[in-house]
Amino acid sequence: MKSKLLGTALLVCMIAFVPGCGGSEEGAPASSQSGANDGNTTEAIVAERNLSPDDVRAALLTYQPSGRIDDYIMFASGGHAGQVFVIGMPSMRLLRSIAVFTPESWQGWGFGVGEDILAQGNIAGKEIRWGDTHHPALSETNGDYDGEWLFINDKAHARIAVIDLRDFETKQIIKNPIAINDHGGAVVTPNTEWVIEGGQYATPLGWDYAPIEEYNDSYRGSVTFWKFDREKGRIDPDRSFAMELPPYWQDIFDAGKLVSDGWVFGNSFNTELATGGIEDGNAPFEAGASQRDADYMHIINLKKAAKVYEAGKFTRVKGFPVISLQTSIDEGLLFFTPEPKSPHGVDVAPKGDYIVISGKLDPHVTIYSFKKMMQAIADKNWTHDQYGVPILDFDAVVEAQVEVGLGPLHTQFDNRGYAYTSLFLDSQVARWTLGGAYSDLHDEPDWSVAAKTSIHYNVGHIAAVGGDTVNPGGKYLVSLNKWSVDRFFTTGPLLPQNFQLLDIGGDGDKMQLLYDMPMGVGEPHYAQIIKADKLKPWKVYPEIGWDPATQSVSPYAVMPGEERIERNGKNVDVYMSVVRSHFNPEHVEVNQGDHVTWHLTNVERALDATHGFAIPAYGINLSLEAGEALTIEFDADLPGTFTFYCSEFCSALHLEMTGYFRVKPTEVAVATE
Ligand code: K7E
Ligand code: CUA
Repeated sequence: MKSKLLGTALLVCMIAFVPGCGGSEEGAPASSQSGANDGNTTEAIVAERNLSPDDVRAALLTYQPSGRIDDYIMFASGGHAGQVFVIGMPSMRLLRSIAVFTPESWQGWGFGVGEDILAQGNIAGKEIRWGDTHHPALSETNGDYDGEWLFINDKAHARIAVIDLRDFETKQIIKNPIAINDHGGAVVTPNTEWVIEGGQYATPLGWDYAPIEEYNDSYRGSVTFWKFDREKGRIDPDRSFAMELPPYWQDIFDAGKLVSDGWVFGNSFNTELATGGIEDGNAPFEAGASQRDADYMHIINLKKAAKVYEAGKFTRVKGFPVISLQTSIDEGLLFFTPEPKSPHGVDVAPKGDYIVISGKLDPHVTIYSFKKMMQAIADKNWTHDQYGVPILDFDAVVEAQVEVGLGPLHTQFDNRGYAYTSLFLDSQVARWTLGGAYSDLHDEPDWSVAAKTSIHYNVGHIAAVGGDTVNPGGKYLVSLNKWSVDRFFTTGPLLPQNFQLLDIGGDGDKMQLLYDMPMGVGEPHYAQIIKADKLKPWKVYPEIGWDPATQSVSPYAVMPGEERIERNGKNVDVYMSVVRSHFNPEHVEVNQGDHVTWHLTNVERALDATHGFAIPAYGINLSLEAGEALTIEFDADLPGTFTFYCSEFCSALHLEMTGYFRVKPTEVAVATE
């Protein structure tokens, strides 16, 4: 008891940096108060592990006692792992992955179920079984996360996926018919009417063949606006459209909100129209596409574009409605303004009044005023690019520039009028003060850097709590770092990325680095962080026999007592119940060449009572959550004796949860007839 109290007192000393507190200035504190370092007292542990006061503070802020649930949930893209990761904060515990574009056997995604959804993402009949997820977007209501849906893009193939946050499962994959790659998405409008998907590397629309010499005339950029039907929980391609853009490389998009609601902003690069060809002695893309001092921010009037689409003023490319560049110019849907230099991020401030652009090769962030943009449009204060798109005068629309450091990329916001920008080259996160309408939120002078924290290393995106909503939460920021270099045990030459948690709740010039979280399962690009209590996930499926594909009871649900095998010619239907610790039936015998339709229902109601269902050699592994009903179909083309079993350790008699699937070879089947 005595030593525990002393330990607490010492911790308080260390956290508060109280002068004269025992040993805190020396780093390793004296242990005279408690006697020997017996390893049991807090101060002994602090001494033994050589923890600084900052270390102790970081530990106290991030440690979750067993059973305590995190206050925040982060949804992070998985990069070319093709998944989404769900992470609790501030503990930084990985809670689960959500399989999206890539088959994942733990979730049974793509090993009996999910194939139909994965197949929605096939390209011209080619099976694509991976994705490069970059930007998750939580659904929004009035500009704030509502915790219902999650969207994510696949940069490699220009696809968007829809995830239902009731069961954290992918429900839809949509292939963009006119773009072969994307980057500017997924982004949602403030009430999730539209899911935005901007392209990246220009190709002819519909990615038809065209020689590179025809780049300026035949290659095009694009942005697609997918209509989200919240009732159905699906993107409705029949109410969606795209806009043709010049063959600049559109990069990231963000949706306007509040005062700028109805507008969309995107950054671009390669307005040089470089076409590469290093092998022919041409400048490589990296040089060719970064010659100019400025590229173009894209300013799009989405509200008006939707009306133009509804009025039928579009052409079709591969059957998909596309508003032509000329129509966009004629109708006043598209404007540019210069953005320095090799821009990357574009981020709309919480009130929707400012748009922040980072130039990778410019040490500033440039802040544009939405109001000034509207004025410049009204004044026709513009010149034109070579395609005839109006370029708003830079000086007329810029509000401020802040010198934040080298390699600025992405910006997030908090609830105290601060913005945060990742600095790729400096490996830092910069906090800077928003001026103008945000000036009353902080004491610092307008538009200036307030703090910088070094991180390890090569940061890409950063994510703050609600950091891209109308209602940011502050408190924590995660830096998604590309390189971890020497921070962790060397796992061979392929090292994990590093998520670093920063405390942004404190005042002034300090943003303490609290936690390193290695991400050894993907290369996350962006993440969004929501308060945990805004999510309302199901604990078990609502009713026994629930089909997650339709979010309703399956007509093929199998209740206890209804188990059976039905044969109809060469079609065999298996109706199987699944419960701790048996399958029923346990013997399934078919003839080689039969078509098998296997219905399984997990009839459990207990929390976490998941069962697996694996058939070796048939590529089948299901994850049946409590209440879930799944149907799989396959041809019994391989004869033999196969041991199906529960692949999830569910009970003391889990090993006994097994059965035999016997496929009688054709010759034998004939012989015994
Ligand atoms: Cu900067 Cu794809 Cu958003 Cu990566 S992107 S970092
Ligand atoms: Cu059911 Cu193991």
